[in-house]
Amino acid sequence: MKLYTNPASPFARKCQIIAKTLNVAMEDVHTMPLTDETLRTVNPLAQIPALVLDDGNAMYDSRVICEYLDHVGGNQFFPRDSRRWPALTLQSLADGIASAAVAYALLGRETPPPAATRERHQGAILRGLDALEKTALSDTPLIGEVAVVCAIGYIELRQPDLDWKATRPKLAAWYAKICAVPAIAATAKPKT
Ligand SMILES: N[C@@H](CCC(=O)N[C@@H](CS)C(=O)NCC(=O)O)C(=O)O
Repeated sequence: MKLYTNPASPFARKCQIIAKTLNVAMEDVHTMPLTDETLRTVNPLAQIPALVLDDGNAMYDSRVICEYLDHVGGNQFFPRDSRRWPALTLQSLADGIASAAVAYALLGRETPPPAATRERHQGAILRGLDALEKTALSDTPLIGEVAVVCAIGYIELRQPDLDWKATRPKLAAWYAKICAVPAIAATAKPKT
């Protein structure tokens, strides 16, 4: 299997954490989604992550790929019992924060940056982090916690000056601890 990916992508990192944890063999194909013509033949939306199976069939987006990898690897991250809906809702919250953070970063490269739209995305990020502060997060990650780690990791990468920790001490303490989980540490992008 091949995963079209980029080291900065919070969505691709979700897939990598699950594959690494469950020892699912997957080759990374590093790409720049905005310019890669091949990616467009794999995923018409031209987004990463996209997974190409050994039979040539493709799968996207991160939610589908993560659940597929979990299925192949023996089912650990997507519970079938009553924990399922809170886990999927937490994934939606975290993915929404990551989407807003990606949009915020991309809009910052425009000249002039569209201030009102960026502010709307930043509002979603901050409110999302506030909601996470009030959420019980487990030290044994399910898909929701995996997505939260990836969203916060991306914010740390792209907005290193955002002091989100001071007013969210529970979330900050949880994040510091969860970053030591081997598959999470192994997929962290070093700050450059
Ligand atoms: N909902 C998608 C979001 C994927 C996404 O936004 N990927 C970004 C990179 S982090 C991308 O490929 N952007 C290029 C584009 O949208 O043209 C998922 O969960 O996989």
